[in-house]
Order: sequence, then C-alpha cells, then structure tokens
Amino acid sequence: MIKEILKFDTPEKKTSFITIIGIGGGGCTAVHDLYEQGIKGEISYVLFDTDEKALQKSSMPCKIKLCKTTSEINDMLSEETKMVLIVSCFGGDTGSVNAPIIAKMARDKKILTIGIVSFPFQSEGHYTTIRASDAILKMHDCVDSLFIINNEKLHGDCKNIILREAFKNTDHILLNVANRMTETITLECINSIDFPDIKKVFIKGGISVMGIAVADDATGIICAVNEALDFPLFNIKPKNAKDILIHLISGTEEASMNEITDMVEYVQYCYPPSDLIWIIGKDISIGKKFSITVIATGLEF
Ligand SMILES: Nc1nc2c(ncn2[C@@H]2O[C@H](COP(=O)(O)OP(=O)(O)OP(=O)(O)O)[C@@H](O)[C@H]2O)c(=O)[nH]1
Ligand SMILES: [Mg+2]
Repeated sequence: MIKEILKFDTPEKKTSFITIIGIGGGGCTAVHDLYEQGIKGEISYVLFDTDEKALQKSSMPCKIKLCKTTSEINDMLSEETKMVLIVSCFGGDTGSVNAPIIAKMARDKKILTIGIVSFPFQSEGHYTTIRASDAILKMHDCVDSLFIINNEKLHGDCKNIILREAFKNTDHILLNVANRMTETITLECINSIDFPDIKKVFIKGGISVMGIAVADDATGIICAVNEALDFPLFNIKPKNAKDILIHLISGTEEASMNEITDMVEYVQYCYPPSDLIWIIGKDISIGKKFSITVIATGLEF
C-alpha cells in the first residue's frame, strides 16, 4: 500500500559498479540533480531520508531508489558495487547521523567509499556547526576519501547573495565533485588506467580536494591546470598531498605527447613529493575543448 502511495521502487539487491547515495534533504537534492543531469555509465542512485514527506514531494523517477532505513541500503550493496559516493549536507539530523553509518556499512564490504559533504554557515548557529563537526570527524573515520565543501569559506566574500542561491552553489559543487569522481571511472580512457589504479589514489585518501578547469584548445592546457591547482571549489591550497590524480578529457581533438608531458611535469613541479597518476579520457560531447580535473588526496586534517 505504502509503495503505491509513494510510487517508489523497493530497493533491489542488484546494483551497479558505482552507487551514488544522497543522504538527508540537501544530499538528496544534489543527487537528484545529478541524476537529472545524466552521467554516462552504469550507476545506481539512492536517496535516503528519514523524512517521508521529503521523499514523497520529490516525485523521483522510479530509477532512483528511495530508502528510509540504513538496513535497506546495506541490503542493496552487493559484490558488484565497487565504489560508493555518499553525498550529504551536514548540520541537520538525518545526514549528520546516518552518513557515517552508511559509509561504514559500505567500507565494511570493502567497497571504495567516498564522502562528499558540506559544512554549514557559522550563522546557522553553534549547535548546527558542532553537530556538523562531529559528523565530519565520524565520517573521516568511515570513508576512504572525504571532500568537504565549507559553505562559509565558499561564500565568505559574497554575503549579499540570498541563502537559496548560496545553497544552490553548494549543490552545484557537490554535484560537480560527484560527477567528476564518477567520470574518472566511467569515461573511455586512452592510457590504460583501470579501476585498481584509481582505487590506489582514493583508498585511505582521507581529506581530499578537487580542482576543475577547461581549456579551449591544447595550447591552453597548462593554463587550465594552473587554474585547477588553485582548487577554487574548496578555497584551500593543499600544501602536501599523498597522491595527485590528473584527468585530462579530450573531445574531438587530442593533446600531443609533449603537451601531456608538460602538464604532468608542471603538476609534479608543484607537488614534488606526491605520487602522481594521470588519465587521458575521451568525451566527444565537449567538442574541441579539453576538460581538466585535478584531485589531491591524503591532505592533513
Ligand atoms: N547544499 C545545500 N545545503 C543545504 C540545503 N538545505 C539546507 N542545507 C544545509 O545543509 C544542512 C543540513 O540540512 P538538511 O540536509 O536539510 O538536513 P537533514 O540532513 O535532512 O536533517 P534533518 O532534516 O534535520 O533531519 C543545513 O544546516 C544547511 O547548511 C540545500 O538545499 N542545499
Ligand atoms: Mg531533512
């Protein structure tokens, strides 16, 4: 009966290689948008909220699984699942309490577990920030790699935007990080980097950041890498990173060996002690442009 009312699929055991789970109101919004944007590859989407009304009003397409208990999610994670992305906005109850629990479930099943979370504005009050800080500490212990988007740092310089816009910006970043993480695995790769290679970067990666930039043509790659290394989405410049992953996606044009070598050497020059892995991906939908993602993991907490 309840299933008919809510019109949702009951979670099945069968899952994809990648599962993206939104937890709590903000996390579910970001994952829903991600689904609508459409990422290439076989991906399962799950929304978890204890608030039945929130799930109900979302009018989700039936391809997204809706869950109200953590054990439903536990049942869904099968041996086929190799990577789980957990997206949540910390500060409320649902996300802050359940994201670490769900992350631990996934990691206990030896699934590569990545957290992508936001930290609230200071003005949301002491209790909210304390709750979010506790959740971050727990999450840090339960995931392999953790991306933290700090609302305050992100919007510190532009206090005159309305709150809805500020949240939309955060949603956009959560979505972008999840999208790029997924693309490193799902997009066609020219230089035979496979999932175990990528896993090495993120396993026990701890605090991580991501930079994204676009070059109009191959001559602009270094400039774009420099922009990405500023990590503007995170507003922090990591001093030391354990590992760096560069994902250069080309469309209809391809970068020459020289251009790739210059790019790799430049990043190595900026982060000399880090282990570096680079992926040359292909996505003709970006036309003549080149898209660059740089991820740094293993940062000091
Ligand atoms: N990015 C984003 N953040 C939001 C949004 N709404 C609220 N937030 C932030 O996320 C934090 C948690 O809010 P929710 O995600 O709504 O909370 P929840 O996890 O559902 O928890 P409860 O509703 O309290 O059970 C808030 O303190 C805000 O900082 C949103 O639409 N987008
Ligand atoms: Mg809620």
